[in-house]
Amino acid sequence: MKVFLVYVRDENFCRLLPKELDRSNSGKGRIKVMGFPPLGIQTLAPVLRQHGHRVRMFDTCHPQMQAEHIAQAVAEERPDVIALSFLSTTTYPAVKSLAQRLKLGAPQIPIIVGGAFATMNSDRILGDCPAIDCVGVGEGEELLPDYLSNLADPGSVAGLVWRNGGEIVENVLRPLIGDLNQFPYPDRTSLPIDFIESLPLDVPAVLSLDKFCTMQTSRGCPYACIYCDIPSLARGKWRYRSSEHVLGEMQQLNDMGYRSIYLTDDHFLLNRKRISEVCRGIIERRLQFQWGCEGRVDAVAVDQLPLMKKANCNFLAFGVEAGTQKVLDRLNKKQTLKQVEHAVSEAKRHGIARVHGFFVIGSPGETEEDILASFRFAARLKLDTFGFNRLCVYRGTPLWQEYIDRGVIDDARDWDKWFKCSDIDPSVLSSERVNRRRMKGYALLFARRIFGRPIRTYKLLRIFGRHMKKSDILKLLWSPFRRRTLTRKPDLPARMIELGLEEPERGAVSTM
Ligand code: B12
Ligand code: SF4
Repeated sequence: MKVFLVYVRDENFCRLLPKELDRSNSGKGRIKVMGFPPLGIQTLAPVLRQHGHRVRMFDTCHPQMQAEHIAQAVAEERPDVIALSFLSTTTYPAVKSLAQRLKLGAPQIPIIVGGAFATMNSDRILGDCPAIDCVGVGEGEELLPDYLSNLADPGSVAGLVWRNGGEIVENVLRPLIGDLNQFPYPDRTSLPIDFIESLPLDVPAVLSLDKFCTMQTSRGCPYACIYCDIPSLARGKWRYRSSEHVLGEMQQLNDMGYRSIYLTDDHFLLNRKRISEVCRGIIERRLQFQWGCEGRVDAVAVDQLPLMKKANCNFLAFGVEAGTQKVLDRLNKKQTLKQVEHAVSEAKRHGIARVHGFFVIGSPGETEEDILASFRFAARLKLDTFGFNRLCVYRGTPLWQEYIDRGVIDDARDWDKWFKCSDIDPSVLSSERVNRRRMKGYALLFARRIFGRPIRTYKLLRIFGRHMKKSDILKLLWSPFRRRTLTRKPDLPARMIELGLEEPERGAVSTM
């Protein structure tokens, strides 16, 4: 069968590399994009080929792979199935409009969608968008080939949610894949796109022009932070590929010339023995690339940092989240400030070049003083970079359920939205106050950085300076203090819209 695998992007998270920064030639017809590769379809394509199917991949970050081009290719090549892949709530409107357009041009060709958001919202999506015929819930490696073999009998495909006439049918859930070592390595060559290691910011923040790709060595996370939907997506389990299988892929990437790899694992640092095996393998095989990953600060594998450094790990991102134990506990983070300090200082002590801290502000019960405490904490830590985002809530997280229970969100009417907690929750400071505190916090943090650690700050700016224009670096440094002009108004729950409220009724709840 012929299958179109289409990755639909959130255009806020990718950009073409500006011409003046494009110093090497990618080759004819190839483009360079600052962003992450579409690992989901890259993973599924070779699996489908192994089952004898012909696959064509599209990624909407390519200027020649926009809706009109995909529609034209559908008209010319008449695939048997169109599979749309996307990650988050923020991309659903684009997926819906693409599906509608493709369905209009080719009503007979089934459209199936999959990915994190689709998994959490399968029945709702089918109720909402008639152009989408079915949703594949969870991992696609076994589900998609099964679906292609049973187009005439969708009822037999575990994990499929489909439409039988007017009725939405949810088949039995497909068990999680037991053996993640059985699949071929992702196809990173068929798309005519080279991805550039960069930060998803307002300006082209290029980190390196080395050949860059992502890789996934494990799936899931056993924790249950209230704002995260990984535990429900991965059903609370952490599964992993063997170190030999991972090293085989790393060897392949090394031989293909990749010199920068980002592990998109939800929690890479979970198993000390496996990390040690992978790192020793990288060292013994003399693999050339630098790599980075994300993990928790309380990971048992913090003692593997010296080995990770030796194996060319140059970037580590920790979910720090807050600088007060009160807020960490409210987020059910199950970590202490002491553990944060220990992990960050160990990472720096052992020479990891860039250690990043993810923080959230505007959490339930957080006061202005708590926000400043987070910035003060960040200033004390030896972090190289940090991000302070406002806490958001997505369907499938414990916080979403709490908001349903508290009457803030109406699941039936709000399922396809995402919210900044400060816009909807009366126990959270108003967005304006959160933003004001953030500006003040950044000023404090920057001042401490520049005057307290001038050499390290200079070295970091030099990393950016290698590939960024001076004006862009200045813009980047200035961006936290700029008043943001929002491209669109944030979503509000149906109940607030009905009552004509632009702010939650904070009256009785104090956050100071
Ligand atoms: C890497 C990553 C990013 C990268 C982008 C990657 C890219 N390609 O562009 C960056 C950092 C830019 C990013 C940004 C954001 N992300 Co993000 N991201 C991830 C992360 C950590 C890994 C994704 C990945 O590489 N997975 C590996 C591949 C192999 O898996 P996959 O794509 O899911 O594909 C598998 C299945 O889903 C399925 N499948 C996929 N497609 C299809 C299609 C069909 C038809 C079928 C049957 C099956 C199928 O089969 C594949 C193999 O099993 C996930 C967490 C996670 N575990 O999913 C969060 C995650 C997807 N991100 C999330 C969010 C919220 C965002 C942001 C909105 C954050 C923000 N506010 O700024 C943005 C929006 C990004 C966007 N829509 O483009 C949430 C989504 C929650 C939600 N309900 O929306 C997640 C789940 C994280 C979380 N903790 O909650 N993200
Ligand atoms: S935020 Fe990180 S630690 Fe918490 S549940 Fe999600 S993946 Fe696990």
